[in-house]
Amino acid sequence: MNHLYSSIEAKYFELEKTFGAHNYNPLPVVLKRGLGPFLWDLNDKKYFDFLSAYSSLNQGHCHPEILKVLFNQASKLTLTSRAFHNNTLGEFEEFICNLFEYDKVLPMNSGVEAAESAVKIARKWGYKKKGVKKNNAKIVFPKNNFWGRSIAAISSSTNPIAYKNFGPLLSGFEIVPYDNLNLLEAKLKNPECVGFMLEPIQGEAGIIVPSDGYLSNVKYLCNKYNVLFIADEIQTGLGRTGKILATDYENAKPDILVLGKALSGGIMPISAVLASNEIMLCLQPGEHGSTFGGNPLSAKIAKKSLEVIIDEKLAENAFELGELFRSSLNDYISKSSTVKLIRGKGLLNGMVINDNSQESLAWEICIDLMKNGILAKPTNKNVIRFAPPLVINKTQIKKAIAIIKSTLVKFENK
Ligand code: IF1
Repeated sequence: MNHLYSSIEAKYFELEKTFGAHNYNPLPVVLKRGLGPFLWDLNDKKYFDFLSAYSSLNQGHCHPEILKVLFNQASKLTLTSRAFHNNTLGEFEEFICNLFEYDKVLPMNSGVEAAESAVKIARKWGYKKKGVKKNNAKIVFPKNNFWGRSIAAISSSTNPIAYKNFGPLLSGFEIVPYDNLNLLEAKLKNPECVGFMLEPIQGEAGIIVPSDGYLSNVKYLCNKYNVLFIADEIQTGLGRTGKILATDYENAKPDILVLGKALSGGIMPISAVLASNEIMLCLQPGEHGSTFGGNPLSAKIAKKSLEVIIDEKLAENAFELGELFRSSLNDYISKSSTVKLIRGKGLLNGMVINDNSQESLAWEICIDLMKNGILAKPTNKNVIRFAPPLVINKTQIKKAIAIIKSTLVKFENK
């Protein structure tokens, strides 16, 4: 690396480069501690975390209540497998089903596992309940969807970087444009169509917010053609967008709800699929499972992570501070030549950089933000994602806004 880094940092860069797979391109910072909305690097330099591990840390780093539950449960029982019952899983299942008003929950670990589980469940429902002919079920996804890196997830991807050279891919997946109801309806009419899986705001695609009314119309059309509306709220859910679920903005309760990321409070991978009895009971013993899914430790942590979001009114805070964040930056952007616009809901925001300049401008801005004390990352080349932990307060976010503005000044007319 260069003179900016001490030899101890260089050591960590070098170790990861030498021994780790090269599947990421991280910002050159080595973190050692986190608390609430803040992170610290090896030199004790303090940063605002404006990524929140891709929205997994809505409750902030090292939330004291979640840590208490972690330490307490970890000293008693962590893993039993689902071959036996344990004394924490049922209470979590009851809590999450009541909270989101579903009959049943399927606990998994990573987001991609939960989303893939939803796909499996929708297919089985299609064969058992809708009467689709063997192996003919179709699931529809919008263009630029992102739900992980497994072979199933990349089989629905429209991004060549995600799927190229990883074939053969799965069949039975179909693509429609995002935020287009006419072309969606044409697909849903197909009697072999069993599900439409949707991110209520597209994350990886660059924080794409659909038109008002899109979600409720999707729900209406899915209902009309007896197709399951599957909402991937892994990133948008749990307060991030200013409501507990992004689908709460409209009359759009999903038939299958997929949660991940912040369900864990940032502690360990925890995900879940929620659905009615009619749908979930299509799964029979032996047909699906996971060694770690629903383990006693994750059950306790997930329940507490949800309680923190509700008790601390994190969705309300995200709503209020999100409005403040966008309106403050819009004042700046109206006079900016570098930034095109900012879009998002709650504290899930994307700042679009004018890309008629070099492709790496968003990256360069993120490097300067880092120097100035904010950690954020570009997504989709020219969009910078701003997604701080939802425990950030008004004073803190105002300070971060000031840093973002003063960082951008250097890039004007560049
Ligand atoms: C990476 C983005 C975020 C997701 C949605 C399922 C999953 C994800 C809507 C899978 C995962 C991640 C994974 C991470 C980057 C990231 C991401 F930049 F791609 F768009 F969060 F915003 N559904 N999203 O966003 O969840 O299996 O990873 O737990 O580097 O791949 P997972």
